[in-house]
Amino acid sequence: MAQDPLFRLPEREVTDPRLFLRRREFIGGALALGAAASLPSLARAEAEPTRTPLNARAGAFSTDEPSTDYADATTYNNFYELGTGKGDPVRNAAALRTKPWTLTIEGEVARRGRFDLDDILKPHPLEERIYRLRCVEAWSMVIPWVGFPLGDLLRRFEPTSKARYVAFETLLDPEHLPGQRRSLLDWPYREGLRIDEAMHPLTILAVGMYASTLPNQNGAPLRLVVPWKYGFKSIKSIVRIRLTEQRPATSWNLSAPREYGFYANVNPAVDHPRWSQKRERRIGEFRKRQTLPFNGYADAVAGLYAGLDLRENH
Ligand SMILES: Nc1nc2c(c(=O)[nH]1)N[C@H]1C(S)=C(S)[C@@H](COP(=O)(O)O)O[C@H]1N2
Ligand SMILES: [Mo]
Repeated sequence: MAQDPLFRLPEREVTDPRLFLRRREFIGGALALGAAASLPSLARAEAEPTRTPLNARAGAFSTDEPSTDYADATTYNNFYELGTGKGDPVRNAAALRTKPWTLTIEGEVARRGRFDLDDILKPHPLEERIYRLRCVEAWSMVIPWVGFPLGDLLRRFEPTSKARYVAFETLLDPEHLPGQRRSLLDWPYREGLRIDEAMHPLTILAVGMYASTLPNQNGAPLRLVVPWKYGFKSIKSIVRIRLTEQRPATSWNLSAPREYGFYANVNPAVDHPRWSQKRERRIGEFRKRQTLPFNGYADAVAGLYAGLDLRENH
């Protein structure tokens, strides 16, 4: 069987609610006892100092579903650079250094260069967008993101007529990032979008969540959020954006092409080769929910894929 580091014990993670229950009891118990040495609370304390309040106006497209608890959204993560366990990213969060941070914008744009992140962000007013995030592992969350449309940023750098795709890369820093000292993926983590997906008003770059800066484990200081695609498309801690004529390689597609395609649209009609995508467990709930086509954003985005076979282009 092909080795697939993202999904160790996927069936159990996906189907066994007791795993989740135990964790909730553990966190609850630890807080009740004030046990400072317990893993999640210690990790949270370490992550706290990096959290700065952000002002943002209410943006478009927000769901009115209740947001996931902050504690869950920041302690149950996928960020392989910081470890493969869901609790590893918060524990190893301090390994990611986010200041200073530079973003390289290159390829098919009139204005290329390497920029300080603060300068890149300055012209963009922040919005809060409450979006669903659904992982291919069949869990989901509702997150109040703080960010701005990716398209607004790309337009400032003037894409050329050859710009058909947008490629993204995460920081490569094996000296500090423990996951990058193992060949879990072909580092750096890479993702890509078609230019029309990147320019779509639902697609945002997030610099924060829950009205404050992003915790490191959630992809500080800058991450992509594409709410109608599986979570793995939402690449964290971005250092490079390249506009390209050719479709870029993406990390999960390179690692397991049969399981992860380029598009990765949330699609309950197409099962992952090893498990169903029909339902999902919303973190904080027990009864499973039906997964919606395009994660509930079909009205806004289904038109992007008219004429495309979504089974073949999964
Ligand atoms: N650089 C990087 N980005 C990443 C990942 C990763 O391992 N490395 N994991 C992805 C996956 S599989 C998911 S589900 C989401 C999880 O986001 P969250 O931890 O903020 O919920 O981040 C995505 N972005
Ligand atoms: Mo994921």
